[in-house]
Amino acid sequence: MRKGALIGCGFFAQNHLHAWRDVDGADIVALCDRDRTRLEETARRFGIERVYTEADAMLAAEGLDFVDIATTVETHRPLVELAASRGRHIVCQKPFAANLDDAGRMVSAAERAGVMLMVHENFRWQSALRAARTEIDKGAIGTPFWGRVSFRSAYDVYKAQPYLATDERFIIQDLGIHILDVARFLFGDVATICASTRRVNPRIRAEDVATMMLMHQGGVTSVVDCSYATELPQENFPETLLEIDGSEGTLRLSAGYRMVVHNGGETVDKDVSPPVLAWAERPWHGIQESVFNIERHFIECLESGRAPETSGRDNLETLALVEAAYRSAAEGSRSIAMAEFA
Ligand code: NAD
Ligand code: 89V
Repeated sequence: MRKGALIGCGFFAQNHLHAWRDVDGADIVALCDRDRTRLEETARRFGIERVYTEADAMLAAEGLDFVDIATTVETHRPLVELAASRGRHIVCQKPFAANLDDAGRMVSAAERAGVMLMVHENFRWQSALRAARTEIDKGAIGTPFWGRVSFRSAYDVYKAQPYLATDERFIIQDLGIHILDVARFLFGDVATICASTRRVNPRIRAEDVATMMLMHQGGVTSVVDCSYATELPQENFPETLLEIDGSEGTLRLSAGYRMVVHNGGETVDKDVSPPVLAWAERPWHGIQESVFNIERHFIECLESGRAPETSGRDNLETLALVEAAYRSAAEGSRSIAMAEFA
C-alpha cells in the first residue's frame, strides 16, 4: 500500500480524494491546507484525522510515499521542491508552473532526488479521448493528416473557481493547456504554433477565447480552439470534441460522446460515454473518471518503475506550447518555432 498525502483541499481536490479511495494500492493518510476551515471540512468528509496547515510540518511528521499537490499554480514550485527535498514521489496539478524556467527547475529537483514526478494532466485520460487514440493506433482512418481539438462553452466556471476571472492569464493557461496536451497525445510533438486570443466577457481580466494552429513534427496540421464565451443551443461543458481526417477515413467525436469512424464506405457509430462513477456528478463525470484513471496510472508507474505519460519532463513540452501560444498572440499571431523554447 502506497501512503500519500494531499496538499490543498479546495474545489478540485475533492475529486482527487474520491478517486484515491477507488485506486488499489493507494491510501491518503494525511491532509494539508493552510485554510483551516477547508482542511477540517475535507477531513470530516473523508474521515482523515491527520491534518496540517503547513506542508513542511506534515512532511516532517508523516512517513509518506507520495504527495498529491492540488493547490493553485503560484504555490506549485515551492511545494514540488519541498517534497523532492524530502525524497517523496510527487503528483502536481496543472498548470505545472507559472513559467518554463520554474518548470525546468522543478523537474531537475525531482530528478536529482530520484523521485517520480507526474503532472496531473487528466484530459488525455478521458475514456472518450483514449477511444479515439485507439482507433488511430488501429489504423482505422489510415494516417492522420489534419485534426481539430475543440472546447467551446459558456459554462459558468467562475463560480467554483473565482481566480479564473482575476488571473493575468485565463483560457490558454487553464483549459488550452489540457487540449494542447490532447493534441500532442493524438498527433505527436509540435514544430510550430500560431495563436490568436480575445476577451469577450467584459467582467473578467484575461482572454476567454483562443484559437491555435499547430504544425506537428509528424506532418499533421491541427487546430486547437477553446472558448468560454460560446452560447450554443446545447451546453457541451466539459466535453472536448474531435475532428480527425486520415488518408483512409475520418473520425468525429461529437457532443454527447458520440464517435463516428468512417472508412471506405463503412461507418461505425459508437457511444463512448464515460461511466458515471459512484461519487461523480454530471456534467463533470467525464473529467472525474479521468481523475481516477490518471491516479491509478501513477500507482501503476510507482509499482512498475515506468515513467508516467505526463511526467514532469514530458509536460515541459505542453507548457512550452502554452508559452509559445501567448507569445504568438502577443506578436500578431506570428508563427513560433518550438525550437525557440528548446
Ligand atoms: P482552490 O483555490 O479551490 O483550492 C486550492 C487550495 O489550496 C485552497 O484551499 C488553498 O487554501 C490551498 N493552498 C494554497 N497554497 C497552499 C499551501 N502552500 N499549503 C497548503 N494549502 C495551500 O483551487 P482549485 O480550483 O481546486 O484548483 C487547484 C488546482 O487544480 C489548480 O491548479 C487548477 O488549475 C487545477 N484544476 C484542475 C482541474 C482538472 O484537472 N481538470 C479542474 C479544476 C482545477
Ligand atoms: O479542468 C480544468 O482545469 C478546469 C476547467 C474545466 C474549468 O477549465 O479549470
